[in-house]
Amino acid sequence: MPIDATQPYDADNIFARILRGEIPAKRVYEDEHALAFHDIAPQAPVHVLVIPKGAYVSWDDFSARAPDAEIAGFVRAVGHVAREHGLVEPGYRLLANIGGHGGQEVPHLHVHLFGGAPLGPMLA
Ligand code: DGP
Repeated sequence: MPIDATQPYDADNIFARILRGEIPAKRVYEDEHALAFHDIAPQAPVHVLVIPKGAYVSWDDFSARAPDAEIAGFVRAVGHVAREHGLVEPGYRLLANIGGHGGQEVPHLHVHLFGGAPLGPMLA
């Protein structure tokens, strides 16, 4: 069920629990500002989710409230994960679903990183 991107942050959402180590995830990268792990239902040969460590519901919440250092750290982490997976050439796709029309289901900001094969036209 898609979320309302303006809702208050739910500290018990599934990605908050992954961040706290309460439930397992196949982690591929972690630093001060970000955590990256494999999506549980991959839609491409490489399908990694990159999340900020801070408590942000959506891209909207993050871009409005996060300190510049957290934004920079998160953006750099996404690029780092793509490079570490050898995706820069031949290329990859980033996607962030925001709120109801965006189809966002987990209320903690995440960027999907897809790669490892030609991805075709934009996802519907
Ligand atoms: P979105 O529609 O952008 O909110 O996508 C949420 C993604 O999160 C979806 O591709 C499946 C993934 N996901 C949901 N629950 C879990 C989980 O417990 N572990 C992992 N690794 N991924 C999850």
